[in-house]
Amino acid sequence: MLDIKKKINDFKMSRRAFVGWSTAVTAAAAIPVSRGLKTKAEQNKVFAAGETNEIWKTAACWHNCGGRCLNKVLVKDGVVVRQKTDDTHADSPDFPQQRGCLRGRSQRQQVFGADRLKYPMKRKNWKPGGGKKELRGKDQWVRISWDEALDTVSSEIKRISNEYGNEAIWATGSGEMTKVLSENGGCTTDYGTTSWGAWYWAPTMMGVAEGWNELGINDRIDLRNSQLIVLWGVNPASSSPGSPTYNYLQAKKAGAQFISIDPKYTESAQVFDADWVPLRPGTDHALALAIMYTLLDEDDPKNNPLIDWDFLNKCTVGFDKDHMPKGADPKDNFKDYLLGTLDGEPKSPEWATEICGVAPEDIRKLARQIGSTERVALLTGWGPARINDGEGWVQAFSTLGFMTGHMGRSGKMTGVSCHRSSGNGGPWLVKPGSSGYTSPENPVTNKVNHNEIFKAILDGKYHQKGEGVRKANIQLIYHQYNATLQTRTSINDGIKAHRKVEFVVTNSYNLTTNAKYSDVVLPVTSEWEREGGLLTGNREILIAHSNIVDPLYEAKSDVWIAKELLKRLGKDPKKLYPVSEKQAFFNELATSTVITKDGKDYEPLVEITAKDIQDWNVDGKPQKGRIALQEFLDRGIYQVERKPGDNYGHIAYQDFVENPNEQPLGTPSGKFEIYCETIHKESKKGWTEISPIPKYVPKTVGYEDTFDDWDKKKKGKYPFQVVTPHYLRRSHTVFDNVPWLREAMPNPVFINKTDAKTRGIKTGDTVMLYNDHGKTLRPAETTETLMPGVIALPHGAWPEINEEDGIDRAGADNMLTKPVTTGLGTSGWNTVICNIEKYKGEPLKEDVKWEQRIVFPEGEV
Ligand SMILES: Nc1nc2c(c(=O)[nH]1)N[C@H]1C(S)=C(S)[C@@H](COP(=O)(O)OP(=O)(O)OC[C@H]3O[C@@H](n4cnc5c(=O)[nH]c(N)nc54)[C@H](O)[C@@H]3O)O[C@H]1N2
Ligand SMILES: Nc1nc2c(c(=O)[nH]1)N[C@H]1C(S)=C(S)[C@@H](COP(=O)(O)OP(=O)(O)OC[C@H]3O[C@@H](n4cnc5c(=O)[nH]c(N)nc54)[C@H](O)[C@@H]3O)O[C@H]1N2
Ligand code: SF4
Ligand SMILES: [Mo]
Repeated sequence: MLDIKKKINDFKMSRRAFVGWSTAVTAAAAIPVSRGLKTKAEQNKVFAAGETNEIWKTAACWHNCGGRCLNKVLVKDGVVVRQKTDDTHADSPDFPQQRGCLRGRSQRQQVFGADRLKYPMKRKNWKPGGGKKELRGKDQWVRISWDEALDTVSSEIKRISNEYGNEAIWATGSGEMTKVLSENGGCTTDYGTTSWGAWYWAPTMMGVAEGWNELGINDRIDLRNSQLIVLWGVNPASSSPGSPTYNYLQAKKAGAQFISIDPKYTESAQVFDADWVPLRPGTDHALALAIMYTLLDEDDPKNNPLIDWDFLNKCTVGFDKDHMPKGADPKDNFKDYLLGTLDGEPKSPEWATEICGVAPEDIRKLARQIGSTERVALLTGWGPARINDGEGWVQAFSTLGFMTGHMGRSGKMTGVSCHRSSGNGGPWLVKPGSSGYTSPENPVTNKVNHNEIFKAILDGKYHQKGEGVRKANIQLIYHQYNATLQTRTSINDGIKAHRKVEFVVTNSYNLTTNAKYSDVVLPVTSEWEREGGLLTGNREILIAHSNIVDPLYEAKSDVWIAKELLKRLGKDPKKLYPVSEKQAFFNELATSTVITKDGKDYEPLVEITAKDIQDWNVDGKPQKGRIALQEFLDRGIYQVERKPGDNYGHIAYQDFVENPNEQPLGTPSGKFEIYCETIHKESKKGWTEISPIPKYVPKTVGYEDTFDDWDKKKKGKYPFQVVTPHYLRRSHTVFDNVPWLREAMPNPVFINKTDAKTRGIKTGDTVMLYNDHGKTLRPAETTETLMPGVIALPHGAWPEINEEDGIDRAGADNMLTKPVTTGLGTSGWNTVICNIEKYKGEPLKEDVKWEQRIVFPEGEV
């Protein structure tokens, strides 16, 4: 047998070799001019002196990266030779360019990477039923034809559903394969609050916007009216690249002060010159309670008003015994909890400091700043809520907004400010249309929580939300548009689960971790090789990207794979995919809409002529619109121009706050519910009980667990808390294989200098992080910009686990996560504890010098 490890180890890819390779690859896949889209785009060529064969095209940057920008590529003789970003109009604060980050600008190394999967492959020892399942992740690959691949996958789907029932098939994440399997009798699916943490279910129950709902904060132009901007676990400079940081800077220019409450001194705190309040992860809830206690303690409505009593009285229920919702015991009001009337424990700064690590005087200062400033933006990200038992934090943070009345008016807002909408709330000003594809109902009701999916396979049971324990006998895993094996809880459990089932298949463009532990991998095209499409970003933009090159090697789109599988499963592909991929793109364009000038309605975005329809060779009707089809494709973006006082502003909750009785909220009381019976009731159908008011509970695997004893005298065997901030080198797992990015960002683990010193750790030392769930190595970076007792392990590295010692070399965060579910079913990525020590084995090489995951199937060189 060919020694694949040796072959990969012997293969050193230099920058020069890479460029040669990728150029050759694209040249081989030179652009045909037969498709309407491409010939059209070429009419818009920009010729440099002496050049006649270059063309700029809009290329997709389609990742879940926290931003959305315009990326263009220069295609010369069918080869992508350069990239650039938005230069479609002059840059200005009101009308900012949508400029790309370092990842997007490296995308050609991703698309044309030497590590692209080139053809369908199967694991050498795989046989129907599994075949040496323990070899998954280390077996030899064998190249197969598309026919063999599709026949194998469809016959395994049939065999396993016949033998064990459709619930034995698990389609991970969501995508085309879930549709295929749903059409074929159904499949088990998974769900969770992956990004949001506790900002998923709890907020709407108490009357505030769900964390991905852009209506929860005011728009970016109104942000300029805020005098104080509190970034509570918000780091746009790193996790919302593109224009958000620029928007916040306009607020700074207009005079806003910034405060950052975060275990680490973030890039944003640096850019905005924020006051940094470091705290322990998962303890924000205690800090918020102590701030609210101080407000109550120091408020003097005449001389020192800190609380907006009018807001509390008119817009909320549950604050004190006189404002309780119907049916609630007056004793259970929030104010008495804060004061410690019943439990004898006032939630004072002195009480909180023990938990969160913020000094009592700093807590009081925060309360005074937030309470006494007229216009405050209380903004939080999902990071502080991606914790076990996180719902109480959502309740507490929102209650702080209610108490101070920083809601519903200009310059005042309290809510989630995250991802591509950071600092810019409000309804979409331009909306993508629909393709004409349909999604069938999934007849199988088994839905497994993200924290339990691998345990469900290993233990044969899981908790079906709202019902209780259900049996599970998962035998087929279909990975599609996700990186589940490394982005969900416990990679070690995940690998065991992958080695237990009978069949694993992945659609992928690289040998991702999902693919590596599979039996069959199907190479998919990247967006650059597809027909084109639309991408949404912040509320002001819609991006239209075009085809850049033909599919590389034998790669096919997920839609093509779906149709082929449907045929083999005896289903009519036309039912789910009634139109071609090109027609689907055209339909999306034709049904896209843009806000009318008065800001009250929407109208068609794209103007389409009879000639366009003829050129595209699609079905459609001519229509009027804001921008001509070809112009939209050539520019690649439609951006609504904004200016202060225009009709597109947004003040979150304005209608309700102005007329709470006439415009009630959707809660049982019609108001914001500080006492929220719904959360309490729903939690009984979930995992752990949640109090109707935001009572502090130690978080599962939180700060309190770093001690051996409950009076917190002696540190336990895992004395550190780990946070997993999203890292600029990658978008979760995506881009982590890109050599330029590896070179630019080394991916260390961050540890406070004092902690490092006590353990004899210096910057650059290889250290091992470990707990009961796994072990992982990284070079250490010691810093004073991190709360002592906290370790920051950047999220999303591709695990490289040594089979002999079980230690991951890459710093994959989910080597350390505990498969536990709390509350309503929340994802708790930032509640992890571990120990750290200097690694005694061979030190790590820099990531950029690692071998890429390039596959050499048996018989291929
Ligand atoms: N410990 C820890 N874990 C976390 C987090 C954390 O902070 N800490 N964060 C969580 C969060 S917020 C999120 S959103 C999740 C992200 O979890 P995932 O969604 O699983 O992560 P991605 O890396 O974005 O995975 C996308 C995958 O889809 C592939 N892909 C891209 N385009 C296509 C396509 O057209 N077809 C197919 N078939 N594949 C495609 C990419 O190559 C990549 O492998 O991770 C979560 N996990
Ligand atoms: N570069 C990059 N950007 C991304 C992504 C990526 O993978 N890479 N992923 C995107 C996706 S899908 C998502 S969901 C968003 C997530 O967006 P966020 O949740 O905002 O991103 P994070 O960087 O994980 O966390 C933001 C900040 O919260 C802090 N933090 C962590 N735990 C706590 C805590 O307990 N308390 C407090 N106060 N602060 C805490 C972190 O130190 C960090 O500075 O990011 C998006 N943006
Ligand atoms: S922020 Fe996202 S869309 Fe923008 S360039 Fe970076 S990776 Fe691409
Ligand atoms: Mo996310």
